Amino acid sequence: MRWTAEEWSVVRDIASTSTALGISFADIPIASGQATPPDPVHVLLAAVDRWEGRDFVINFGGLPMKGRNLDLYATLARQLRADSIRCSTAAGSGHPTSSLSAADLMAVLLVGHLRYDWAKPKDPANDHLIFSKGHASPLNYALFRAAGAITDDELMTFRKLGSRLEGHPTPVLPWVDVATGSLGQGLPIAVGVALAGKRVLAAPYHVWTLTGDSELAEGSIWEGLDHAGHERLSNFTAIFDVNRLGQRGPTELEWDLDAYAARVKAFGCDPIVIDGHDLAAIDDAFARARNGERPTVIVAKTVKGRGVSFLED
Ligand SMILES: Cc1ncc(C[n+]2csc(CCOP(=O)(O)OP(=O)(O)O)c2C)c(N)n1
Ligand SMILES: [Mg+2]
Repeated sequence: MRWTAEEWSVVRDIASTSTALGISFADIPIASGQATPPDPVHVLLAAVDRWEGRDFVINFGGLPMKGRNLDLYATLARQLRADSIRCSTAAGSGHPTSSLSAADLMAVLLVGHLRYDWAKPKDPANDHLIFSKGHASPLNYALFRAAGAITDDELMTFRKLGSRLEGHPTPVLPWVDVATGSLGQGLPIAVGVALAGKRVLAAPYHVWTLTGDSELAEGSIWEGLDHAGHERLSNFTAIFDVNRLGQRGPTELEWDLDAYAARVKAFGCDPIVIDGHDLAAIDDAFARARNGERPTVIVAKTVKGRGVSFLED
């Protein structure tokens, strides 16, 4: 039996997917001479399950690694993608494509910039990471697993009854400051945490918050940024994951990064525009953000579903 052109295109997709996740095409079942190509999602999962690199756990005892670690960033980003897909597929629900667009950003943050002692979540010196786009919880939990805070077994309980890993993150997890998932809430709360750090606690921490781009249609985001700008909260960084898409289609500004940058500036914050999949550019942007004199907003151009060819954009 011969494959049709359409079936071949599925195979090509699988091949590029496996490359993006760091799996050799030769290792996946499709290479063993099956008569008909199986459903790409199943092949992807089989490949991810065979991927040994996923046992990668980082434990820095609170401080990020010194210097640029592009290989490490890339390895971790692959793992975060694979784990986001694994746990949401096991649950049969969740937002894997929203997790994939921000995986590079979060890999670089975890390895190179986040000061956080995972064994001491109450340490007042810890940075704060608030997923304003709480629906990307698979990515948030994949980060916790990479940090050694939860096990792989627990990761796979995502969205199961009784699990701490609910559809959206909640403070039942000691590394989560605030329940998010209602779009537009996390960023303003992050501004409050930064304000407390600067004005009340005189704490050394930096606050990082990740937003979606359709989330930027919520007025509360801009009220929050206005206040951050007014208070000159140099300990605050928002990361806009500009993947062009919301839940049902394109956003108002799609990939008009300059328009986002102009808005950010108008609210008294410093924009840093980058390609959100360029690991070196992300690294530089986070370093600049931590040392900035004003609140910073990293406007990152990303691709929804990045890393899995048949899910991209
Ligand atoms: C206030 C509110 N309205 C609607 C939703 C439902 N919802 C969940 S994800 C989503 C789309 C988010 O798109 P975007 O912010 O661009 O994030 P992405 O998934 O693209 O990273 C919507 C509308 C929600 N969670 N909260
Ligand atoms: Mg989006």
